[in-house]
Amino acid sequence: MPRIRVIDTHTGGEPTRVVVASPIDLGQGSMSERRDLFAAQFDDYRKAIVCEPRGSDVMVGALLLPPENPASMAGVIFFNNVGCLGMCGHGTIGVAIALQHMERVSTGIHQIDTPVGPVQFELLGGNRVRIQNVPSYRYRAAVPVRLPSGQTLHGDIAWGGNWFFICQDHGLAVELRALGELQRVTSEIRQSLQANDICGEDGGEIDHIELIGPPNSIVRADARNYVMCPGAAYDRSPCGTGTSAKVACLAADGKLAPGQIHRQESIVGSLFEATYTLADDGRVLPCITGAAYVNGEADLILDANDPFCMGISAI
Ligand code: PYC
Repeated sequence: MPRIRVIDTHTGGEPTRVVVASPIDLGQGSMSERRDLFAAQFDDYRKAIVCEPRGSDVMVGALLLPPENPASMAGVIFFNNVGCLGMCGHGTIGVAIALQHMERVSTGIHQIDTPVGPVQFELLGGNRVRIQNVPSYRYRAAVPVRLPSGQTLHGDIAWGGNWFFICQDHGLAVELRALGELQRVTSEIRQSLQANDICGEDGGEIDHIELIGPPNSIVRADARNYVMCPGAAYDRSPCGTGTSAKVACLAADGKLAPGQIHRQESIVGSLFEATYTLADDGRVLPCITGAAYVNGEADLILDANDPFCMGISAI
């Protein structure tokens, strides 16, 4: 029976299942070509790895591959319960800790290739990892969206490795006790963006919705977020690509200087620290620091007699 070797980690409560050995062969093309091949020909593997009964809607997969660039030590394709992600910040921190667990990396700066560009990570000790994400930027500010419920909200459209709609005037408590309302409003925002053809600069779908609120304690954090991911699950971590997009907006508003720390808290209370440097083209290069832990190592077994061998999925 085919087997898939995985290392499970979590970053601030958000799981990453790192695929370290599998029958998936995507050849030697660019990372975006390999991502497209994975989506076209291996979608049943995606479901087998991250969907129920082996995974859950919250699980993010990270398929380790040979690098595209000679300077990189690996390539990675991130995916979830509904498809592939461009980049994944909590996932990159999880991959770094899994690589350390496998003794494939030690201290120093390492580069990995993703479908949206190379990213770097540095092991800081004590399970902490700093990543430098792809160049990030705000595309449009204060875009109005009218929700099916009649309410009009505003948000910034920003790139942090995925497209985000970042909204602050939602009026909701960014607290676990308000999960139902947070889920409803973020789903309505997403529907409204789709219905009105509001996209990222490259026409890319805005598939991450981020609601910002005040932190529980200003001693610990600068802001708190709720991030709805493409498959409608919410990110338990502060979302690395979402924090990158938020940092790009703060920089564009003149509210965060290069090198200044922004502490982003998730809805479950986990924390990322973010800073940025400026790239030549005016975009920001976000650095995100967080901690991940290995919490499992397993062989997934693909038993052809199992009616749910390739996962349970509506799409
Ligand atoms: O940390 O970038 C992130 C992320 C994206 C989706 C879930 N987590």
